[in-house]
Amino acid sequence: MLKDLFRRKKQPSTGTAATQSSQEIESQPPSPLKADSSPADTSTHISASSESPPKEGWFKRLTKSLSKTKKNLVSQIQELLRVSRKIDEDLMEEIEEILIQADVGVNTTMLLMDNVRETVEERGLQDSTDLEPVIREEIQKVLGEPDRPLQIEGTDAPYIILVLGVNGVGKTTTIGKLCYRFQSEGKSILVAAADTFRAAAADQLQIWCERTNVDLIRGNEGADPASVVFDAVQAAKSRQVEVLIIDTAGRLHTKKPLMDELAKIGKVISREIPEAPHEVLLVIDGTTGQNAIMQAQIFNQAVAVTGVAVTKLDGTAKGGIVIAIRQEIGVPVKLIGIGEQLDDLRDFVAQDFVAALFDGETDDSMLEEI
Ligand SMILES: Nc1nc2c(ncn2[C@@H]2O[C@H](COP(=O)(O)OP(=O)(O)OP(=O)(O)O)[C@@H](O)[C@H]2O)c(=O)[nH]1
Ligand SMILES: [Mg+2]
Repeated sequence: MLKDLFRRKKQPSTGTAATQSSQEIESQPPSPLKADSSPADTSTHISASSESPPKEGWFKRLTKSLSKTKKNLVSQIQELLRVSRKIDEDLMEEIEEILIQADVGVNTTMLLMDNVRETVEERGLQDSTDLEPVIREEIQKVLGEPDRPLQIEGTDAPYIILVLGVNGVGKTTTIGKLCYRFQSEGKSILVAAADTFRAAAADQLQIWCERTNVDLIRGNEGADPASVVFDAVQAAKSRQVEVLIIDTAGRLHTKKPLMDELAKIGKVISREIPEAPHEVLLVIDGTTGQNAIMQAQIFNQAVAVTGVAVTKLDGTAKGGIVIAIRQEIGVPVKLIGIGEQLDDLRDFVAQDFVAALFDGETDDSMLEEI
């Protein structure tokens, strides 16, 4: 009966992705990752890296993606501090205003600025032109480093990643990018479509799985998502895959039954593998700013979130949210998405993020492109 819920994609004659050796996966030509131009694809707007023009370095791309946030946040602070003036409360309040309107959030801004005030006093700083490195240091401290970066080594297989987030934040796209990443690391992967609410959700996921040549477990439309997850965990165990990634419905976080459903999924997983899910990844749309904090708090009540992926940082001026997340939700940002290509997802490295904001060059042509 449960078997009826399995609707695996047709396997290539070379065998399943789940059972391929790492060499086979590594030696695959990039062609399966190519964006094909079938009409069904338009929903994901992906262009594979193999089709893209030669890539700029990651840091340059990060800088470019953060241009609007830099302009809205750091450039304004730099402008304010550039002309020499006395460091006083008026100046501190002006900085606070910039931080708050750039979506750093009130609580995080207050904490950050209290630390800045302390450092100013300790170092006996007097002039505004000395303040920028202090603000930079304090932002860096608030961001910290991930407690437990997304590393699957050292866990008994399968390593389970449960992906949550409201509609349209980029869950499915992030899963596609994760498949690409794990596959290029030679890992065996299985994906589960626990969004049974609408058939199109599983179809979109299937497109990504076909591109990355990864198996998908899906249920019929309207099936109990927890039962799809149960089947997927069983399949992951019996096939001995290293990573199982579970996509969930873009549920409205205000609807309690949907949150209950999510909690049930969490329970089903940990009943099968007590230490799982190893990662509960909340996907946040970087363009939504402070709203994302409220969403995160509600999701956290259903299943304890362990990491955040902030997507769409390219083209938003609200990237200040990244600074607030750890402080406001108590969970580190682990991944950032800066575009729609397969390799536009990276581990979040606080130092790079801060360097891109403070050191990165901004020119207006970059801003127009975004
Ligand atoms: N520019 C940009 N677009 C992104 C990024 N991540 C996702 N998107 C786009 O955001 C849109 C929604 O992405 P999905 O992955 O379908 O979002 P979802 O959370 O799965 O949506 P639902 O399943 O409807 O809840 C798509 O058009 C993606 O191409 C990113 O990092 N940058
Ligand atoms: Mg989706």
